[in-house]
This record gives sequence, C-alpha cells and structure tokens, in this order.
Amino acid sequence: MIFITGMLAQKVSLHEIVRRCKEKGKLIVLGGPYVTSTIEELPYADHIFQGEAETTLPQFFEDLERGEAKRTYKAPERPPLAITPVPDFGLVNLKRYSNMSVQYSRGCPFSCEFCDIIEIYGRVPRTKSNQQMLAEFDALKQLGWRGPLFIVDDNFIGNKKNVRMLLPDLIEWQKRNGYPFSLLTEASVNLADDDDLLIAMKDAGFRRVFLGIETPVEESLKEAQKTQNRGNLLDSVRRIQSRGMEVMAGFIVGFDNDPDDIFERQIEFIRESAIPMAMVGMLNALPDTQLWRRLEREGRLLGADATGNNTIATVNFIPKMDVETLISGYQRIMKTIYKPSEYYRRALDSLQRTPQDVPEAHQYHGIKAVTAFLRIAFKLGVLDAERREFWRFFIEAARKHNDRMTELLRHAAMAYHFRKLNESYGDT
Ligand code: B12
Ligand code: SF4
Repeated sequence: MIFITGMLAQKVSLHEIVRRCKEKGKLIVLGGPYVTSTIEELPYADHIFQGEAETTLPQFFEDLERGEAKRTYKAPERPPLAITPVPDFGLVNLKRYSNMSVQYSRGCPFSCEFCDIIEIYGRVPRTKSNQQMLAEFDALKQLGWRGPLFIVDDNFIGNKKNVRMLLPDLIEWQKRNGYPFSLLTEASVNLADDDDLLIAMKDAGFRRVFLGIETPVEESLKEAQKTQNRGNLLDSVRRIQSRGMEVMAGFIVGFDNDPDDIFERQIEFIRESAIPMAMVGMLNALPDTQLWRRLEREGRLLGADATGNNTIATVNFIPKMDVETLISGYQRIMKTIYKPSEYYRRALDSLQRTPQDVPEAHQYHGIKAVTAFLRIAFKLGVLDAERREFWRFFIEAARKHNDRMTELLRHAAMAYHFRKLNESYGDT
C-alpha cells in the first residue's frame, strides 16, 4: 500500500507516480493539499483523504482491519493538534536534507483574498502544546540532527497568545542543549510591531523568517484584503532584521490595482529592503479561494485549471493589465533581482543588518565543511561565468563576517540556484 502526498504544483508528477504504482499493482492512498483543494478530476486511487488526517487515518486502519475501508475519507472538522503524534523522523534519511521540519500551528487569522491556507486549514490557528513541540525537538536531536529547523506554520504568530507561552520553553531547551537548531519560520508582517516577540524569537534561535509582503502598493494590498501589511513596510523589515533575523518574502504582481510602474517599484523595494530571497510570483487564482470566487463572478477565469505554480509566468484569469506587459514586466523583475551583483548586494546588506550573538547551528564541520567550501568555490569561483561576482562577494563578506561562513556560502549557492532557475524559465 503506497501513501502519496502532494501540492497542486506537484500534480503532474503525482499523477505519474500514481500511474506507475498502479502498473505494479499496488494499492494507493492519496492525501494532502492537492487532493483536498482541487476541483479537477483526481487520479485513480484506492483511498483518498481530504483534509487533515488526525482522526480519519485511525478510522481508516480500523475499517481496513474489518475489511470495510472506504474510498474517500473527509475529515468532518479540523482536528485539534493535541492529537497529532510525534512524526517518526527515524524514517527520514537526514543526510539528504538541508532543513528538517516541525509544525507548531495550522491556520491563520487573516483573510487575504488569494489565500488558500485559510480555506484548507481555517482562520482559527490551532497549535500543539509546548510539550509536543519539545518532544519533536528532542526526537530530532536524538537522531543527530543539527542545523536548520523549519517551523512549517502558515503563520507562526497566528495565535500570539500561545506563541508567547511557547517561546520561553524553546529558549530554555535551546540553551540547555547548546543551540543545536537554527530556526526559521513564516509569519505575517505585524510581527514587526511586537518587539518583545522579536526578542524572544531571537533568543530562541530564530535566524530567518518568511513574510508575505506581496506589494508596496497600498491600493493593491487593500484589494488583496492584506490589512495587516500597513505602515512603512521597509521599516517593518528593518525592525525584524535588527533582531538578527534574515527576512525572506513573497511578492506578487498582477493585482487589478497595480500601476504601470509596479515592476520598477517591486525591484526598488526588494533592493532597499535587503531581502536576498525574494519569491516573486504572478497572481494566480487557486481553486476555492475568495479570489477564485470573485473572478468567477466577474467572468474572468480562464478555465477551471490551475497549475498552483505562480513562478512560471502564466496567469489563469484575465488581468486588468495587458497580459504581455505583465509577463514581460514580471520577467524583468526576475532578471534584475537575480543578477549576481543585485543578489550579492542584498545578501551583504542583509548580513550587515542582522547582528548575531551566537554562531548559527549547521551540519558542516571538519572535512564536510572543507568539502562543501571547495565544491562551491570550484563551481561558482572557477567554472561559472559569473565567478568575478562570486569572489567579490565572498571576499567582502568574509572580511566583514568571517564568523558567518555557512551563511555566506548558503547565499552564494542560493544566488546561483535562483539565477539558473530563472534562466531555465527562459523568455516564455
Ligand atoms: C513547508 C512547506 C513548503 C516547503 C517544503 C519543504 C519539505 N521538504 O517538505 C517548501 C518551502 C519547499 C515549499 C515549497 C512550495 N510550496 Co509549500 N508549504 C509548506 C507548508 C508551510 C507546510 C507543509 C507541511 O509540512 N505541512 C505539515 C503537514 C502535517 O500538513 P499537511 O501536508 O497538510 O498534512 C496533513 C493532511 O493534509 C494529511 N495528509 C497530507 N498528505 C497526506 C497523504 C496521505 C496518504 C494521507 C492519508 C494524509 C495526508 O495529513 C496530514 C495531517 O493532518 C505548507 C502549508 C501547510 N500548512 O501545510 C505549504 C504549502 C503546502 N505549499 C504550497 C505551495 C503553493 C508551494 C510552492 C508551489 C510555492 C511556489 N510557488 O513555489 C512550492 C512547491 C515546491 C515544489 N515544486 O515542490 C501550498 C500548496 C497549495 C495547494 N493547494 O496545493 C501550501 C498549502 C501553502 C500555501 N497555500 O501557499 N513548501
Ligand atoms: S497572512 Fe498569509 S496565511 Fe494568512 S491569510 Fe494572508 S496569505 Fe494566508
């Protein structure tokens, strides 16, 4: 029996995996965000789980034992996370991962028009208990994991009251264990308004946070119902950076209210904010979102299909802006911000703005560190056409931040990754 999960953006490979497993005569069980949120015809599977599986999976096993397993299981309501078991991290080959994941909460209290999180996981953020979280931290530590640990919440500060109670325990755990994990997560921009929370996150070992900034244009934020992104967004980013956390962020073009100079404004904002990893996408409507329903009412949806990938320069609705202008503008943003000189400048500025007291936990020690350095230096500093930019960045960064070598190399690798990814999309 093969259990398969997937996001909308992975549907093509998911269909392919299902087909291959079926050919081998296996029983297939499907679950995850794609089968939960799509309105398309699902691939053939013996059992399909829609929604969260904390209560339906135990039910399935009971039914299976009795020989009465059903084709579909749909969670009647969103389960409390108190019943989520500690994942069996021992099944994972840790060597193949750059990050490990744990989840503290699901759901988000905001109401952004394009967001499917609130449709899938709800607007009342549910959290695990502190004990559950520490048990997951313990389990990963016991297995020997050291380095980045991604708290894969939709919005880590969605339930601020509980987060405030969690952080002192995380701080204590990290101190007691010598900070084996460097934490990263996703949060809404209003994190910047709460300095106590920022300080507690810094003390708990948070090094990076992903924000949904989306756009510097006020009218477009209003249209997206992104009311939490108010005030001076550049200042908000700076405040978070000043507490030692690198800011990563999502940006979107293609809102109805986007002005003609949106592309230049996004480039300028990304430059000024010193956000090295800016995930820029074109607005796309995901099924069963408020945006989807509005565009359907307005007769602007282009078919009932969605790729779920907003970074391949396509739109699935009729935008207000001329499509050609939108696509070429989007590509201009990507080409500009991922030019090595631009990425490295932002990385240097970000390092400067994110002071650290303790070195970041990582997996690269001894011979592994030397090998990682040599591989990056050979590929980016010898073979690559942009090698001059690499050395310029590396020398300046190492001169100013020689205690943050893992970060420097991560930035170099990321710059290369994004440039190559961008080139692979070409001009389509
Ligand atoms: C971490 C994360 C990532 C990480 C993944 C790292 C990794 N190695 O796992 C990274 C950053 C790489 C990532 C990338 C992307 N992501 Co992402 N990601 C997440 C996030 C925040 C957490 C995922 C997670 O671990 N959840 C914890 C588990 C426990 O929850 P769960 O998957 O829902 O599982 C529960 C049920 O669904 C069910 N279940 C799930 N699978 C199965 C399978 C079976 C057989 C059964 C029985 C039950 C079952 O049981 C679980 C317990 O209840 C989610 C948001 C979220 N809340 O899940 C978005 C999310 C999954 N990502 C999303 C998107 C859009 C993307 C990107 C396409 C973004 C982009 N434009 O590039 C890329 C795709 C990358 C790719 N091509 O593969 C969307 C998917 C939307 C959709 N409808 O499909 C989500 C929902 C967030 C969002 N709305 O933006 N992502
Ligand atoms: S803040 Fe993020 S997760 Fe919350 S509703 Fe808006 S887009 Fe969705």
